[in-house]
Amino acid sequence: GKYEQGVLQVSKEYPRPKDGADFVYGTAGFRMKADKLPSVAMTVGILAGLRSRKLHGQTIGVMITASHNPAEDNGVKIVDPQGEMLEQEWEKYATYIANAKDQQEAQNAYMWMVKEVRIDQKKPANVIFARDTRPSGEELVRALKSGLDATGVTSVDYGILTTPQLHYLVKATNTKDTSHPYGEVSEEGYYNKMASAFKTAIEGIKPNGSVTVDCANGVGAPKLKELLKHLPSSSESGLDIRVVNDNVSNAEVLNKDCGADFVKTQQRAPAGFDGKPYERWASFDGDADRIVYYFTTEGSIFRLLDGDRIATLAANFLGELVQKSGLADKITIAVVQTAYANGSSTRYIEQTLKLRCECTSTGVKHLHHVAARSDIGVYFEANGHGTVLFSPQTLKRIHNHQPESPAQLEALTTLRALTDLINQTVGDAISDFLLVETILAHKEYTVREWLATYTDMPNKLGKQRVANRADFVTVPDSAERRLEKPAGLQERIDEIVAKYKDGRCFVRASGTEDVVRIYGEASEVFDCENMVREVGGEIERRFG
Ligand code: NG1
Ligand code: ZN
Repeated sequence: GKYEQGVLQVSKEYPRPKDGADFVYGTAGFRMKADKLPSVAMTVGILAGLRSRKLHGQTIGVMITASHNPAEDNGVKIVDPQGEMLEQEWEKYATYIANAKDQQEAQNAYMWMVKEVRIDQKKPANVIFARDTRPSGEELVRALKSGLDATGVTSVDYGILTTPQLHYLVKATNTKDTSHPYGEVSEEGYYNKMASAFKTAIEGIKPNGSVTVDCANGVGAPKLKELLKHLPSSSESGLDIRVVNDNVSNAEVLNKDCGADFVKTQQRAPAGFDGKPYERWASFDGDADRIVYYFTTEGSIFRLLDGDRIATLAANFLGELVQKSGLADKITIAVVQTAYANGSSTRYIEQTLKLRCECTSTGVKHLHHVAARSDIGVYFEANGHGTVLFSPQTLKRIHNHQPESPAQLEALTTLRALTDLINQTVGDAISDFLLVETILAHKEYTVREWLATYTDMPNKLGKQRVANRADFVTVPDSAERRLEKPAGLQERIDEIVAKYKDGRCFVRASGTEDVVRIYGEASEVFDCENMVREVGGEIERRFG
């Protein structure tokens, strides 16, 4: 058929690099040095088209970004129809087709897929795509487009967007003719939805002071500025939002000494920080799907308010709203974390907020999946990636509930606004930012009160190179907190941990770096350091 011919042609145009190591579709899609990616982007176009055909022409998204990675990297990932990540089964197919050695293999891979997945090539195929501000994105868009065109896919190029904006558009497109459209199908529609929900959420409330947002010199900068045009001015609302690290014309500075990943991993303020003590700052990452907050105290001590803090703040506030709306006996809230969440945050959720807390493996797809099982599921990774999910039934309850007093109505109105304000598809720095600002305004919290809700356990995240990190296998269903292999190592870790007051420590192979990670917590900073060093030393001696 003509698409098979198309695949043959386009694979000649975009040959797989000869020296190339194997491409693997991982949690972040394909991600590497941008110059290795054109052939991969082309095959992603082919695959996204197949996925859409398989799903009867529902719109699939493709995002070109490498998030917080350096400017010379790039990546390609696929978004499923409801704005979720690509179904796991299809990650294998994406890997398979991307690794075809030559045009004949590419064509064979395509034909094999059509048969294997039983794709009716007469079905329509629709794909929308966007990219972040990386210069290499332009060429990758051309490669992607040629894969789409070669296989007869109808596509829309949305230009430069944040990752969550593309997820929004995918969901909006696929729900536009249903009884519950997610929002207008345009970038403007995204701002309209956010701005109107935010205005309702802070109705009658005076937000406090000012906040500065470091946008990592990435796509979040122009998009946040665009959103600001839709929000009430600072004199009207009382909230002054300042955007810094907004230089997207010089690719070199993207994520350079700034952005959410830098701030979280370095535990310090970004380049260009000029905050006075207790001034509220936030950082987005390079594609604006993560956010962390922070401030300094007198004496320039840096204090981070990370994903755990956002999760606890959101869970607390949502719990209060549900209660005040008179919905407490109908709606339950759960918080989903990974083992990297600070132990104090877990205790605060369970003991102070009295909410259910679940722990899953690292990676947002795991958290998202578990959160989706709750009425309201709050999930965040400590690194600032997360969101809040409302089940369809919960949305219906919130929508249909009849308030019995003005106070109930007030809480209900805010709760309803939050269901629109919070991006239901994926962690979204812009949406999470407005959520946090809403909550701080309602609770009249400055960063001081927010930080004071609980005290973090001293903690340390170390890493150790080993001969083969695949030898480190965690116990199934342990949420990666215990090791099954190498034999005997977990017992040894347990012995070390037992020496330290309130010690907790676990080891797992990183999915993104060639190391094993060692995370530890203990009552005393000194103990924590020693414990993690001791465990690291043990691993180095035996497996380094
Ligand atoms: P790995 O490298 O598997 O630990 C890291 C982060 C995750 C997540 C993924 C991206 C830590 C400890 N781990 O995973 O939170 O962001 O990258 O998929 O920060
Ligand atoms: Zn990101």
